[in-house]
Amino acid sequence: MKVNFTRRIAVAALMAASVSTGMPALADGHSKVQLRMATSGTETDQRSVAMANVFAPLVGTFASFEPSYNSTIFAQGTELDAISRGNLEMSITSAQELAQFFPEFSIFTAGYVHQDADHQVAVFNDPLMDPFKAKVEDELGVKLLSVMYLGRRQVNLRQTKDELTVNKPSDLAGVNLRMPGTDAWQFLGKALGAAPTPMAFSEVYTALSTGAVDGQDNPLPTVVDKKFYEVTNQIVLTSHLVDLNYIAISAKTFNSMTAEQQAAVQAAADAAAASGRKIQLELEGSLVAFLEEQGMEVYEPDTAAFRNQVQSMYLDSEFAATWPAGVLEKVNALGK
Ligand code: KDO
Repeated sequence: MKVNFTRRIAVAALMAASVSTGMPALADGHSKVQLRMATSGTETDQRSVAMANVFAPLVGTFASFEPSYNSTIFAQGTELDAISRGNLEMSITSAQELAQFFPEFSIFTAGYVHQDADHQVAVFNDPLMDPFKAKVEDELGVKLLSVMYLGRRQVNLRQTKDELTVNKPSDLAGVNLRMPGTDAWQFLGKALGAAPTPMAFSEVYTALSTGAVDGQDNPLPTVVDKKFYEVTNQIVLTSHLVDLNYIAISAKTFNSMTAEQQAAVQAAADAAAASGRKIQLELEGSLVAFLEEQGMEVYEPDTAAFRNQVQSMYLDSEFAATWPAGVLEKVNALGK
């Protein structure tokens, strides 16, 4: 009797909890695991699409995936803190954001280090990443599940090519280039030769249209997704950063799941990352033609000049001083 009564109370309490939090309840009365995910990306960004169309269905029997886009619930760069405080379960985070907490992550923010999408995956899955992942988990309570491909970042300017042709870093002198707002990003802007301005992603379109900034840097799929081509005139194919993001989850939430659920979450994250990567690569390959049709001038600069300046500035920087000995060599050895 007592056991049944106690059990009923427990089930009722769980049902009540699920009603009050709006979480759907499973048939046995247990609530689904709530996975609120925040990203500064749009709903049509391929990483968001992969999370909604691939990740969510694969965890749908036991988890309620609740995405929010365009920094609507947390400002860009505050998501990791929100996970750490228990106010959010998931985000699509960056090495630049992680470098705010753990400076050694700046190795993955450095220009011309990652060579391509496959190289990113090889690095993320290599044992060299284990101490990085462990530190994030132990000290921030965040688990990095998988690596997503954002793409090759290119310099995208308001000026026409007649007004400003960019072949080498010195051509960007004085160019007010919007970069995201962390030290790692600002340094990359300086290394490119520009005068970087920190600004949240959600403000970039307006800043470009009013001339508050001369340009911004992002991969071609982002330039198209955010319609930056409407308010800019040229793209310089510097490919200065093969940019990545990590699918991040609260370690507390992850550890509260059964081993089976954890394996499903991991597999779902890997499947979403793979799907997003494939589509993003296809888009990157096809978008130059689309951008030219929109009247954009798209051209390659002297990439070696950019690579040489960016690499030497990083190696001389305070960032490189935080990179654990031997890691850059291991990262390079995993490339071509
Ligand atoms: C950006 O702010 O330019 C950036 O591309 C930086 C990335 O790390 C990533 O956060 C991305 O924005 C957003 O997800 C929006 O696509």
